[in-house]
Amino acid sequence: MLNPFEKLNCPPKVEDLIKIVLGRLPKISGNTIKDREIRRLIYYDEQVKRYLNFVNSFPRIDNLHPFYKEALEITAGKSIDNIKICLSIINKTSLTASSILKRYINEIRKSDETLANKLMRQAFGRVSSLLRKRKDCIDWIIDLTKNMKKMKSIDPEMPTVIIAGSPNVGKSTLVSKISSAKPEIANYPFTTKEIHVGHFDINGIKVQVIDTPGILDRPMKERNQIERKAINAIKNLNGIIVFLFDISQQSLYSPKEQFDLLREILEFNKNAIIALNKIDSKDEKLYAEVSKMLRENSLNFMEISAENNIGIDDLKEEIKKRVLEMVKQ
Ligand SMILES: Nc1nc2c(ncn2[C@@H]2O[C@H](COP(=O)(O)OP(=O)(O)O)[C@@H](O)[C@H]2O)c(=O)[nH]1
Ligand SMILES: [Mg+2]
Repeated sequence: MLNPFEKLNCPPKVEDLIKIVLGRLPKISGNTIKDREIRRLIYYDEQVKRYLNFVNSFPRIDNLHPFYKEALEITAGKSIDNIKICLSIINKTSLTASSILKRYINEIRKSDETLANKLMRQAFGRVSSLLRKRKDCIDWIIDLTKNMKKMKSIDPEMPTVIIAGSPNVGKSTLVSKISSAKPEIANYPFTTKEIHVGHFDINGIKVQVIDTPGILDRPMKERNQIERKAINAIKNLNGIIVFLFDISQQSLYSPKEQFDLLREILEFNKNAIIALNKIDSKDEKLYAEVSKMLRENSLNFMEISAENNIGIDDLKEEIKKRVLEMVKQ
């Protein structure tokens, strides 16, 4: 299963939809005035139905894979319940708008020709103000959907390797070395704001490699949206973690900060490969402290340089071994 929002069609926002209808009305004609006004309201009804189709084709939230469900919640910045309430408001609003339009269409049919235009304008006004009253909800869900559509397609069922660690430790560099992904690399924390995905093959098995945004060692409540996206991938995509430490002179984070983050991540997923990156420019003190902490906790680690291809073949071998173990189960 891929990004469940990918194929969802977004209708225009409320003001845009009203503008579309307003722009179209003068171009609609008919054999009689009554006929013309009825056609105009039928057109409005067709436009309103775009909202109904939208909510009907919105993925069933409770059936979403936990990764996409949590991604939806993180992107929304509000609870799943809020989203559900809004969806049902959009549903109800479009049904009510349609029934108002139908009532007016019937009234125009039955009434005198001279009243037709007035009734059409009344219907237009009532439906437009109804939509405007629910604009916050409608426009919000449309924006949310657009953002979800932008998410890379991640298949939660595919064997997955997730690269994690503090900001700027070299995650994107590593991902670009071992997979087809070409993520942005820069000497700046939080360059990666989204989850990126690349692929590679192990004995004919397709594996996806996830490049995550950096995470700071701090309480979950204080974490920003970028960090929460990374945690979501680690927590809800059942795969192998490659956790990177930066042990270079340029490292932005202390051994303890990086180690505490590792500990937190191991609580979500124990199947982790630990690698000390930037071994080409290692800071002896930092290197000694990190390796001591790991040894004291009986954690094995590898030494690599993602940028200079040191230890990458060994790391790939280790990844391959773990993936094969994982798919066997
Ligand atoms: N010296 C050295 N620098 C590296 C290495 N890997 C990455 N970098 C640099 O570290 C910075 C951050 O890299 P990036 O991959 O964007 O880190 P991310 O934020 O964890 O994704 C960039 O300037 C990279 O060129 C390495 O093995 N050695
Ligand atoms: Mg990055």
